[in-house]
Amino acid sequence: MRKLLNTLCLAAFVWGTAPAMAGENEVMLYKNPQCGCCEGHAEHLRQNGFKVTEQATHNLAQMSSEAGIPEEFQGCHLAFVDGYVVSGHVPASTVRKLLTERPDIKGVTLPGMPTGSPGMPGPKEGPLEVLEITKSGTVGGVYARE
Ligand SMILES: [Cu+2]
Repeated sequence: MRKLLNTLCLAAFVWGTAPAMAGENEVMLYKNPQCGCCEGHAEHLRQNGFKVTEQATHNLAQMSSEAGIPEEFQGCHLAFVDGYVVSGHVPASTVRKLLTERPDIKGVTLPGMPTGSPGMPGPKEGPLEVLEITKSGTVGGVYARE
């Protein structure tokens, strides 16, 4: 059976016609109407193969709270990707890691707007620490360092 699965995977890879798993590449991104760096981040995700839909809202903080992200850990925009919540300027590689590993968490957040993170101007001041959001809406530790 395992051999068969491997063969199927290989075939899909070679033909390139296998549909992506539902929603895997689709990002729904909510942002404040005036936020330019949020658009920069959306663009970063697009350049890395995601299909991003942007939606302006004045209720971002409330939406983020409802999505389970504690107030002091909220990023400057909020995205939903294939069942996970992604808050702030999280690098596309971390989003991929999330979708590949599929941990049993609610999602991840990069609080604030660190300079040099994807979509943000300026020099990067050390690694970005992307935090886990647990299913009960608490911060669970560092999910990725980029
Ligand atoms: Cu921002």
